[in-house]
Amino acid sequence: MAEEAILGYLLDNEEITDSGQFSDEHNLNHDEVVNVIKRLHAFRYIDCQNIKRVSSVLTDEGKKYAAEGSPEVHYFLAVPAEGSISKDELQKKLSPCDWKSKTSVFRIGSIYAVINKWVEGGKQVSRKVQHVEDKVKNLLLQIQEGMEPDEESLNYLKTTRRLVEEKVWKGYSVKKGPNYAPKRMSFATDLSRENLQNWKELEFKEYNFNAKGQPVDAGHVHPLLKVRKQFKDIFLQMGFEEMPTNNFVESSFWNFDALFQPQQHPARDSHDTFFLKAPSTTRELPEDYVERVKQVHESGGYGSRGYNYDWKREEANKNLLRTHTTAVSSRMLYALAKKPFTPKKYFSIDRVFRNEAVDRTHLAEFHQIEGLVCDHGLTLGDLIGVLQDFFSRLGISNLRFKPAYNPYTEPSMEIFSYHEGLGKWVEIGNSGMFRPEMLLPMGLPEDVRVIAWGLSLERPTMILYEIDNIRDLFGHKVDLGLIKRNPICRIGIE
Ligand code: FB9
Repeated sequence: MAEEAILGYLLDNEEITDSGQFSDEHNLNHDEVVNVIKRLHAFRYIDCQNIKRVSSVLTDEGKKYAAEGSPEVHYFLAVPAEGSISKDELQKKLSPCDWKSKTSVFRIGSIYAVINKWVEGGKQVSRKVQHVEDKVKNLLLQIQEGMEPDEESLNYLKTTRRLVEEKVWKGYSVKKGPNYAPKRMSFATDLSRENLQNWKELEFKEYNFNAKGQPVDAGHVHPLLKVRKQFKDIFLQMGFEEMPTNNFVESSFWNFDALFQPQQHPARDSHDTFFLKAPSTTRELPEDYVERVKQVHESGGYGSRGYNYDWKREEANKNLLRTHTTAVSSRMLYALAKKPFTPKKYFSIDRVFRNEAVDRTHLAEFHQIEGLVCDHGLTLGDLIGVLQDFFSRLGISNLRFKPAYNPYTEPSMEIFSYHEGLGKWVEIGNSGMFRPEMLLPMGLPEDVRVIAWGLSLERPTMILYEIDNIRDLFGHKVDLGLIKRNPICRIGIE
């Protein structure tokens, strides 16, 4: 309909100057004409220019005053020609019910009748002039009839009285295009069975190789999992084996006691650790090994004087949500001790839980990354060497080490690296050599040493993906957009 009208019109006319006028003249709906113009332009049958017209239209309040007169005139007329009338009476007369509303005749009227110096303000109101003209109403009616009043009046009605607003009308001027034809040939857009019959006569649409294909909606990998994969690959490249971490629930024994962490250690109370109500206690522990752990806690041995306190089995039996994946390391090292010794390199990356105050970088759970090397005669130098190798594969070099303390490692070191982007030294992990009080009760050979280190998965992910608040990365508040639009993880990739 509109297409024929436009192409037909251009057969004898140079240009359609105004698509709006053209629509009216051809009783066409302008929106439909605009769609056809866009389509014909896409096929270059026509060339078109945007044209825009700004006109003033009355707001609903403006329409009310154009119809009923301006509130200030109603206010003036409500004031007796002689004498005065109280504000309250005026209010009852003009806006008995809506006098509170911002647009009540009484409220607006009183403001502008005073501004126009038509009446005295104050408690008692009296006229200051005999006659007034409702300029506002007349201006509004003019605009309604399509006439534009003078700039100043228009501005007053737009900005001061907000009775008039601008309406922008968009249209097109149209000319013949390079592919103009009075009738648009339908381009065949695919080689369907029908088209095969008469393909020789058919015009096939150009292939638009720049056309954006249908966005293929697919699953998206969470940034944490992308960084986890990078860390996993680095561990595997370094010959490490992954430890089984598929048990969030652990006994206090493997999470603390086996690591020579004393039962009165602050981390072992419910302020820091989530203990389980059910099942509240572990079912089974290796009795002979438990006895040796009890010994080393109470009275030492293996060259240690121990902690000298009454070690309680029931405390060790308590089930909790593991506070670190080092609980898995203790199980794996004990299992290793049960067999003829072979050197091992283990790693784990999985969730740990700490009953800590939640803030920008801490939630009650995070993913811990842990690595350990278990072999004869390992030294602190070996630990530093492995750390330099590990972090260099993450693109992190010139490490600095700060002495630290962990109940289960001695010596212990916090690991720092200088982060150009942040322009400061960042703590990127913790490390140490597992204490003999942990390893020897397991039954590991005398000269076997275990070097280990740990860090979080969330911190590097937040830094890599410039996420300021951990709640935007992990948890129910995560905006799925982030998951859909996050770039590949470039950690360790030059
Ligand atoms: O991840 C941490 N920091 C970090 C790591 C990488 C990183 O990469 C950037 C791209 C460059 C940036 C930052 N930290 C450990 C250091 C701090 O964030 C620290 O404030 C918070 N720590 C967590 C524990 O919070 C209570 C991070 C978490 C952590 C700490 C220690 C261990 C594991 C995780 C450990 C251990 C350990 C020690 C000895 C033997 C075995 C395990």
